Amino acid sequence: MQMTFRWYGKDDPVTLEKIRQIPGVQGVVWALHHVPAGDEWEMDDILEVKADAQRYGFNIDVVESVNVHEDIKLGLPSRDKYIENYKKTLEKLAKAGVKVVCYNFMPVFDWTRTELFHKMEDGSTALFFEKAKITNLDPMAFVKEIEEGSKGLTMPGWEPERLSCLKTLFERYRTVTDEDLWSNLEYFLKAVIPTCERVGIKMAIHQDDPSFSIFGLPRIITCRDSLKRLLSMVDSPANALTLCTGSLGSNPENDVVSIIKEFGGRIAFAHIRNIKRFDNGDFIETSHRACDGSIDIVEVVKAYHDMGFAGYIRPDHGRHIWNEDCRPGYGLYDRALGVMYLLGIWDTLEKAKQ
Ligand code: DNO
Repeated sequence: MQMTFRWYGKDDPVTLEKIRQIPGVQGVVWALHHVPAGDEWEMDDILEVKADAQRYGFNIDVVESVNVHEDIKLGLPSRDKYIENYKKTLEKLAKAGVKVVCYNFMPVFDWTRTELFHKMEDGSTALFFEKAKITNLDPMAFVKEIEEGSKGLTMPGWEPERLSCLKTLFERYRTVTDEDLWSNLEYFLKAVIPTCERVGIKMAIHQDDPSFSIFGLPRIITCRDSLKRLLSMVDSPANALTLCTGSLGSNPENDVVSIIKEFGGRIAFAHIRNIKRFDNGDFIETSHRACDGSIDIVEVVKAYHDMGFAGYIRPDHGRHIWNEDCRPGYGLYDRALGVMYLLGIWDTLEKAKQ
């Protein structure tokens, strides 16, 4: 396995200089965050990130994410133009040495939480999801709240260009069923996977986060059966997974460890983090430690170790500790602790094997 760490680019307060001091990190997980979904990435921009990363000894093998334009998810006639752009971006990324491209197929929203800085007992704060708050919300009232600039709900995964057209998007998705979304995903994969096979890139889909439908929007990449369907839809090693323990783990019906064991060979990129689930469907993101949350992270790492996992791993969201002023979930300290915890487990297993 190769340990990696997400880096948001030159504006990230978690600089490459700092990341370099975390033991064991070999690559940065990156993206051109300024490029709107659907646009083709420029080679010069890609090479600039590569040069920056290499100066600190990091590879840029994993991109998270090349976002999929909503027209592709909606299956609109304009999708072909965006798919062509996507393919051109993949070709350029491969030229620069990229091996894995993480993406998701969630309509409208990426990862969704109801509170970004929920106070924990020890004084730290963490990302929190209150199920009732989302369930009881009328999406249109919600759109209005956003338009009026309400700060009550903050959704960190939102791209600014999506915010400006929320209402239209909700209207467009009103008639889109799960099956429509599946067939739009299939269309997209059948178009891009041959390019991936040719240039040597793995498309690694991220599970929907949380792994259940929100706001009545279709969400399809949520459980073992959906992963099975996805992988057999285009049965190629280039059609792969970003296996996210926290996203899958948000749904108590998912047995994350057995899912990892079942699909191990098709996992290109592992997001490892813990969450604590509550009986009412709420969850909070805890430290990575197994006993702090509902997911047995020791068993997760063991599953990867046992299968001789050669892909990429990154610690996922961290809490905000030691008064760090940081991007929600993406501070330095708790994620660095996460790296050390994961490597501690891995090294112990390695030693036991010898
Ligand atoms: C959140 C991330 C997601 C992820 C995308 C992948 O922290 O895990 O935003 O990057 O869903 O496309």
